[in-house]
Formats: sequence, structure tokens, C-alpha cells
Amino acid sequence: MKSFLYARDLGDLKQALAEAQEIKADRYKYAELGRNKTALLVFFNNSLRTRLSTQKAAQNLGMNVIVLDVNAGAWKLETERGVIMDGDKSEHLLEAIPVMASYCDVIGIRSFAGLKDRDYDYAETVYNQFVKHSGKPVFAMETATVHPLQAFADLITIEEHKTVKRPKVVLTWAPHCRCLPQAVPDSFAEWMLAAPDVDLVITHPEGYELDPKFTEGATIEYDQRKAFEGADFIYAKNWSCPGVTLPEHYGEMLHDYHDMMHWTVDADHMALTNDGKFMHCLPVRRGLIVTDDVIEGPNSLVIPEAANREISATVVLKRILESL
Ligand code: AN0
Ligand code: CP
Repeated sequence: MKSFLYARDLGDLKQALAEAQEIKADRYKYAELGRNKTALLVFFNNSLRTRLSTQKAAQNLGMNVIVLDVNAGAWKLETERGVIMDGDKSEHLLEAIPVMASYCDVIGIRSFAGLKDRDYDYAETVYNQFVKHSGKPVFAMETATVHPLQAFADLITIEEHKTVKRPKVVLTWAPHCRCLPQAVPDSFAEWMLAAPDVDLVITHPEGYELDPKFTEGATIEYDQRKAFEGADFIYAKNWSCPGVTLPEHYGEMLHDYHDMMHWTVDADHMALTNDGKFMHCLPVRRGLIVTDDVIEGPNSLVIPEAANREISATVVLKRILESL
């Protein structure tokens, strides 16, 4: 595997889930596979889970790990060609990438959407420069449009906790006070639709339609309460306007969040479900996305979901190492 952005990069998801189970039963089973191999994890944005779980995964496989926080100690990187670099950016990505690649065997990238230029973000411009100029396998640790390590961990979690063969899974938009990327809901929708046995319903206010590239085949229900009826899993997330139906509002919040608090996932919403489990990728802002009682309640899966990030990352790095 030379690049990991999408579910299809793993091939058969049933097989990938079986590997996840195998690794969860013995996470050091492949501890020799990564001997004398180095993973470089490059962060252009903050992280708690991705940083820790991906390092742990690499260590499970016997790899060395280097973590680079580009904005905390490295030279600020210019990502555009053809600019006169007389601002605060001292180095160009086109030199930095091959230099970084010379010290490692595998590169993970966290580079969020800028939310200013839809075409630039949706072309995965930064990630693809790493693919093109590093000559090394590259994997996404949340890029402009996808967060596949999260979606794979979410799928593993749903498989572990489902009580019916084909659960109803509801991806719901929820209010937030900052403009957030679409990467998490994009990947979640994509992976749920690629999964062998999931019924996916997506609910959000009008204007928040996700890119059809990720949602083709999903049911969209604008009435959130109706969407929640009979749900086995509620996956909450905020995202900014994806610019599909409202291109001029790409990356924006379409309403004052104070007016959208009826979309917050609370006990009243959860009562509509089939004893539904609550999920969120974290970090989550309580009181906006979800109430304290729901996230702390017995049906909350946020902690096992985060723990499964180590498993998804171990499977993905194992696949990459096997292809070196
Ligand atoms: C990021 C996002 O919404 O994409 C990361 C989530 C894993 N969240 C924030 O920036 C709060
Ligand atoms: N869910 C997730 O990716 O969390 P971090 O942003 O903390 O890595």
C-alpha cells in the first residue's frame, strides 16, 4: 500500500476487520515486521489521539518513530509554488518533503482543510505533494477531506458493539462554535457505505450536504428526530458548509450556533433510538455537540472508540510494511 486515504486502499473490509481482531487479541504479534524501519509522523495541526495511537501502533510493529510538529520548532513551510518567499515562511515544502523522506520509510500526514479554497482542499493538494515528492508510502492522519484511521476505528467499534446483523447508523450534524473541516464525516460516510452490513442515515440542516463522492447511496434525512428513530448508533460531529449546494459559503458556519442548540445530542434525542450507542471521534465540546449525561452514560462508546485508533493504525502500518 503506497497511499492510504480511502476504504478501498485496504481492499476487502471484512478481511481488514479480521486483521483488526487478530491484532486486538495480540497487538505485538507482528513486532518483528518493522525492525529497523522508521515512521515519520508530520503534524501541521494539533492532535492528542492520532499522535499517541499512531506512535503506539508503530511501536507495536517494532518501528522507530519520529514525530514532527511543523508549527512548533520546524521552519514554517510554504506550500504554494511561484511565490516570492519574503514572509514568515522560511522553507518550501518541495525541499522539505524529500529531506524528511530521506530519514524514514513511511510518512503519516496531518494537514487539515484550510476551508478557504474548496478546489485546493478537495484536490488533497498538500497530501498529494507528499505522495509525489517523497517516494515513500504516505498515509493520512486527517487530511483536507478524509480521516481514514478514525473511520476504520469507528467501523471496528461498531462491529464490536452491534446487537443486530445490520445496524442502523446515524451520522448527525451537531452545533459547534468554530468552523470545522468535513474530513471526519466524509470518511465516516464513505466507510459505513463500504462496510458489509450497515444502514447509513445522514442528518443535518439544509446547506450542510457532504460531497456526494463520499455519500452516494446514503439516506439523507433533514428531520433529525425522524433520523434518530430506531437508530442503533448515533455518530455526532459538527462540520462547516461543504460548499456542495452553497458553493459561496464553503467552510463557513451557516447559522449562529446559539440558534442551532436543538441539534445538540441529549437524552431526549437518544430516547428516540433503539437503545442507541453514542459515538464521537473526540475532541468534543460538551454542551454544544452532546450533553454531559449522554457522553458519560452507559451507551457512550467514545473511549473504546478512541482506544481502537491504536488497532486501526496497527493494521494500516502493518499493510504498509508488508508492501515495502
Ligand atoms: C478536528 C475536525 O473536526 O476535523 C479534528 C477531529 C479529529 N476537530 C477540531 O479541530 C476540534
Ligand atoms: N480523533 C482524533 O483524530 O483526535 P486527535 O485530533 O486528538 O488526533
